[in-house]
Amino acid sequence: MPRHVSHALRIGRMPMGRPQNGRQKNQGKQQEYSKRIRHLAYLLKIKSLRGGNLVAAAVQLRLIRVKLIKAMTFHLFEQNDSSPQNEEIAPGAVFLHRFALPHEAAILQALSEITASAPFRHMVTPGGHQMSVAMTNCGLLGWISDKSGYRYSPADPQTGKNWPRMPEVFLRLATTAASEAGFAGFAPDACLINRYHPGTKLSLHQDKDERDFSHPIVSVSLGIPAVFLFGGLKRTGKTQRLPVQHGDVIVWGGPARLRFHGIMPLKPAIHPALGSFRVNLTFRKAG
Ligand SMILES: O=C(O)CCC(=O)C(=O)O
Ligand SMILES: [Mn+2]
Repeated sequence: MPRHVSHALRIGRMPMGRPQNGRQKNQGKQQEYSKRIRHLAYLLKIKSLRGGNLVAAAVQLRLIRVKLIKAMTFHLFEQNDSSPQNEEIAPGAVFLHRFALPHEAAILQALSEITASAPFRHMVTPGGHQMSVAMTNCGLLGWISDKSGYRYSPADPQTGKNWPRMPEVFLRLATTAASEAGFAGFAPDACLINRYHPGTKLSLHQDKDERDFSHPIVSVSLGIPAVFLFGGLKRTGKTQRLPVQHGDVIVWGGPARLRFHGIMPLKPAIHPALGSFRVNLTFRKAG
């Protein structure tokens, strides 16, 4: 590391002086961090960090890390990834291997912007149990659960504000995946975003809170691997176990629209971009 950069990383001790209360200390720290970020941005020539904004800095630095890792592993993937592109797993259900990967950086950037304004939270089931999967939403409608039941709402109950709008990259990903699977014209108005950590599971269920089942479901896997359970039209039907990894997309609609599905308990793992989490984007036409 060049000397001037390592120096910049080291500066940032709090200035000595009169004893400060907690708020003053925090403000001082924030100013100091902003100063350090601006200095680093200047040294590293990253224009968008010059505002000294901590969140923007974290996003930018994470993306740089992702790009570096991708650049380093690109050759490896090119040579070894011989998995098929599309695979019919049942009539009306298609597995699009690594379909989201080319848009990874833009998806992760959009995800961090959404979760900055609508953070992940553990909703409560109608029975009063807290869900182990953390959730948030973007789009015109968001899926929510509380003691009154499961439903879609245009507003985030936590803030009273509308859910963040669906980013262009999400919309394009969902519509192209749907048409690749044979469902041209899909226009999702809801994206439920689930976050799992090791040990978390999602029990077998049907997606049936939407108004019209003629539209498919598009499900995008990001982060650490998981096993997706794809069952039949009855809970007791035979279930396929499908390993899903970062960038995989599964689309189900038509005769498969009401198939039971779920996620097996996640095994511990680390993903270069998302750490020890799996994130799933589920696109739906809800209203
Ligand atoms: O995480 C997944 O892959 C599935 C999510 C799901 O089925 C749901 O949110 O309804
Ligand atoms: Mn589901």
